[in-house]
Amino acid sequence: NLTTKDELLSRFLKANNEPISGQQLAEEFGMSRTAIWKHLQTLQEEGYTFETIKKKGYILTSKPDRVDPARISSFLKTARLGKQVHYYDECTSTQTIAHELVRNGVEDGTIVVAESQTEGKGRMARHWESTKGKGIWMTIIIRPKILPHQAPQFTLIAAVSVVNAIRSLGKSISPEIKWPNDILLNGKKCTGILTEMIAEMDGVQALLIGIGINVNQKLEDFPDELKDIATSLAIEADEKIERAELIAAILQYLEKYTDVYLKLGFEPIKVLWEEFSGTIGKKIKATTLREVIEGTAIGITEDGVLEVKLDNNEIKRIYSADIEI
Ligand code: BT5
Repeated sequence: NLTTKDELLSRFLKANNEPISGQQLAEEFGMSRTAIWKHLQTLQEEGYTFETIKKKGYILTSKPDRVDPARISSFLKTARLGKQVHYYDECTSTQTIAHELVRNGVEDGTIVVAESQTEGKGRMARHWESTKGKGIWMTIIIRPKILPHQAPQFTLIAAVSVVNAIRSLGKSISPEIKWPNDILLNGKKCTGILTEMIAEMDGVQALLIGIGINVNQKLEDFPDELKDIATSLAIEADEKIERAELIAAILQYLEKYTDVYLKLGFEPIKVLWEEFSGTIGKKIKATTLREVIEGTAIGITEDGVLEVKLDNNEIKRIYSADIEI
C-alpha cells in the first residue's frame, strides 16, 4: 500500500548512495520531473535530505529516525506479513487500532506501527510505556485457520520470532524468553508480547499480536519505576539499532514459524522455544489470578502451558501467570 512518495523513498533507500537522475525517476514512475521534485520536497519536509550531484542526479544524504512504511518495505522479504502498513506518529494503542481494522475488514498480515502510544497496553489492562521514536510498538494482524484454544501458542511463536530477529542483527546480546510473554536481556525486560484474539462461533477470525520492544532508549529515557526492571537493545548492545530492519526481520521469522506451526504443529516451535528459554530448569514463583505457586519450571506442554514441579513432586500446569525467577 505504498504511496508514490513512499515508493520513491524506497527507491532511494535501495540505491545504496548511487545517484539517480530526475529523468530516470520520471521514466520509472511515469510522471514529470517536476512531479518527482515535488515528492522529494515533501520528503525533505519529513526530515529526509537529498543532495544534487551535477549531471548525475539525486542522492539521499540523511534519514530521520522513523519506522515509516517505506523504511520497513526497504528491508522486507516476506510474502504476506507487513505488505500493508498503518503507520502513526502517535496513537492510543496499536492494539486498539488493529481491533478497528479487523471490524472494518483487513488483509491478512497487515501491521500497525506507531512511533509512540499514549495508552500502550500490557496484559490485564496494565500500562505499557511507549517512548516516542525509541521502540517498536507494533501489532501484527493474522488470520490463521486455528481454534480459539490455540491462540496462546502464538505468544510463544512470536517470542521465538523476536528472539531470532534480535539475534539476526548480529550484536553481542543474547535474549532469553521468560514464560509466557517477556523477552529479557541480562535479566531485564526488553520486550513484551500481548496476543489478543477475535473469535466467532466457528473459529478464530483474527489474531492481534502486539509486540513492544525497547530498542534505542537510554537508561534515563525510562521512568523511575522501570529503571531497575527494564532495558533496551541499545543499552545492552552499546549501539543504536535500526528499528525498521528489526521489524522486517521479526515479520520474516513470524511468517516462517507460523507456516511451520500450521504445517507441523507446535513441536518444532517448542524445541526452539526451550532452546531460548530462561525459565525452564529454574526455581520460580508463579502468581496466577487464584494462587501463588512455587517450584521448578520443568517444561512447556504441546499447548504452550508451563509445567511446574512442586517440592512434594506434584506437577502443576500453569496457563497464565506472572513469573518471578
Ligand atoms: C506485556 O504485558 O508485556 C505486553 C506488552 C505489549 C506491548 C505492545 S506495544 C504494541 C502493542 N500495543 C499495545 O498497546 N500493546 C502492545 P505484561 O506482561 O502485563 O507487562 C506489563 C508490565 O511491564 C507493566 O506492568 C510494567 O511493569 C512493565 N513495563 C511497562 N512498560 C515497559 C517497557 N517499555 N519495558 C519494560 N517493561 C515495561
